[in-house]
Amino acid sequence: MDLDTLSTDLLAGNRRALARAISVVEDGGPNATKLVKSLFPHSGKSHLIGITGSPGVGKSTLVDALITEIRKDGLKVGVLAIDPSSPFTGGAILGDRIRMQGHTLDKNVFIRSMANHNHAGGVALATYDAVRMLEASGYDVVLIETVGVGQSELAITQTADTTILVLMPGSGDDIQAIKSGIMEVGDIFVVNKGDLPGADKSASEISSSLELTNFATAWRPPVITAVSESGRGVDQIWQSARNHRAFLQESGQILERRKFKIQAELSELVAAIARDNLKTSMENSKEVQKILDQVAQHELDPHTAAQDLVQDLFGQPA
Ligand SMILES: Nc1nc2c(ncn2[C@@H]2O[C@H](COP(=O)(O)OP(=O)(O)OP(=O)(O)O)[C@@H](O)[C@H]2O)c(=O)[nH]1
Ligand SMILES: [Mg+2]
Repeated sequence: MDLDTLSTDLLAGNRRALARAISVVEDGGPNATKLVKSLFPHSGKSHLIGITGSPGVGKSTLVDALITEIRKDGLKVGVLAIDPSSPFTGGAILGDRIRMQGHTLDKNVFIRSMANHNHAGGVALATYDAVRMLEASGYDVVLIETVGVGQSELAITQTADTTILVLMPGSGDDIQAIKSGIMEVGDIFVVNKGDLPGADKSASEISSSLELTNFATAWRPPVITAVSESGRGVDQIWQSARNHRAFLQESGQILERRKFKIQAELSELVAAIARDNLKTSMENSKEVQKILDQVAQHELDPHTAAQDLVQDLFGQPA
């Protein structure tokens, strides 16, 4: 495959090239590295919005409604629907696609599902790169939908500039969110399914819990009740996302956030490279072979040996 042509076509906004490029970065390896290297200078300008929350709260329905709002402003929208959990949830992803189908004929909307079984560094690394492909291809806003609030989802959340936490009334989700300390990751709280009973109660519980939360910056997350199915409240969510983005830019926080993200990404990348290299290095180093012998003969314990190895392979820690 000619990666130069692929880059050129992608930069020109060709959708097929974009789809292809996302597959390349999903697979990782040397082609992914080359592609990211050539397209990185064209990335970094889009507004990245993460949409997260428990299964079935209405994230995909909200994404669909948000696309409509964002398109009213004439912006190009990319969507990544991420399923980090398992290879068995193809049904859920299919459901997502059906729910977003209202936009399939719109050439300024690009929707892609991603699962994590390909990339050695996991779905978070693949997501960072897929976002870059969308940015380079001219998408002004990238919506990233992830299920749940576990560790890998939080890593994906870190990909975003603005994180929207979606909850629904009567699920006990709100209480769960408050207890598990994920309140800090939400920049905007949405109580979806506002047409169901208990929405106001959920919203006020979240608001009171937010009052007790210590925030690192001056941003105070709004709590918005919405009915994604009808679009009610969705304009307010989009307005809040733009306000948040403006806040990040005016306060200089955007750079802080991005540095934090890059640190997470770099440690993942370095760890992945180190894992790949470790085996070869161990097999080829005489020094390492000596250490192996010592452990095998019980002259050295494995913990000390591991520390010696790290020093031998990567040098003295600073
Ligand atoms: N009553 C009501 N139902 C809604 C609303 N929004 C979404 N739903 C319904 O909730 C169900 C789940 O919606 P999805 O958008 O697939 O939820 P999701 O969070 O993306 O689900 P997963 O991706 O599987 O985690 C669907 O049956 C929707 O029709 C709403 O505002 N009100
Ligand atoms: Mg969904």
